[in-house]
Amino acid sequence: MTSPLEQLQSEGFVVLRDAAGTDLVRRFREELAPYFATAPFGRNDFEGFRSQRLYALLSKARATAELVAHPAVLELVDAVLDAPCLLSANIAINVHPGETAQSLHPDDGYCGVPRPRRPFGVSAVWAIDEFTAENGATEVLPGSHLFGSEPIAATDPRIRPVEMSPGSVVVFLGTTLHRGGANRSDGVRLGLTPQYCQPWMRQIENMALAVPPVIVATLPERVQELLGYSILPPFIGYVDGQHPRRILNEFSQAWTDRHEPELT
Ligand SMILES: O=C(O)CCC(=O)C(=O)O
Repeated sequence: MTSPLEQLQSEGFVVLRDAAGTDLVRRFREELAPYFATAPFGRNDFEGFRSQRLYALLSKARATAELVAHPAVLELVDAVLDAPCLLSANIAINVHPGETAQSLHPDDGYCGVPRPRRPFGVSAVWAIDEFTAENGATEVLPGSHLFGSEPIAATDPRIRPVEMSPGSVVVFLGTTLHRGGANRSDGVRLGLTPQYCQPWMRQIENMALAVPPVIVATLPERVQELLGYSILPPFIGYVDGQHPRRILNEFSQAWTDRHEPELT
């Protein structure tokens, strides 16, 4: 039988079914609901004029950390990327009825290095709602991680929807062509896409500002590392010549000392 890693490497993507339990999926949805209640639609065709996108999620919903650092997903990410890899982007996407399909794209295309090449990222899309061909399930082009930069028609018959139940996740290489599908249903489609990158690359979202140190200090160590509180040997990522975790601990202690009197 083919392992998930073998499938990821040969097809460019793999689906891990029911990787998250219903409780985690429910908590994630409930924590983000107040933000979605007022979130605007996207500002361009890529964000989607009929889609809502939420960023800086680790500052908004605690449950995000559990999905971002899900062991089965990280096992695949760690097998592909150098250590310690980074969380490049992390977006909740609520695709509304009437949304059109995104343009087909690879998530690590911004590196500017010509294809074919090894992936500089690994992405996941978690189904929070049921993902169907009608409601805008993520669509992938199997095998496209090996393609050069030849143009691909939006109607290419090899493109296929990844239908998944809530709590399932599709993991794909940064080089794999994919897109959010068109929503032809009458309901919304909520997904979460954490995107991981090589530790020597710039993250898409500026995580140092997206997640304030007082929140980072409360997150699991692996999530802190993913945000950039780590060292790529020999010394990439230092702060004032020290490991960023040391600075983080000092910062959070200073914050507690300053605010404890107000909180007690
Ligand atoms: O929403 C999806 O299914 C995929 C979104 C995506 O690929 C992206 O925004 O980069």
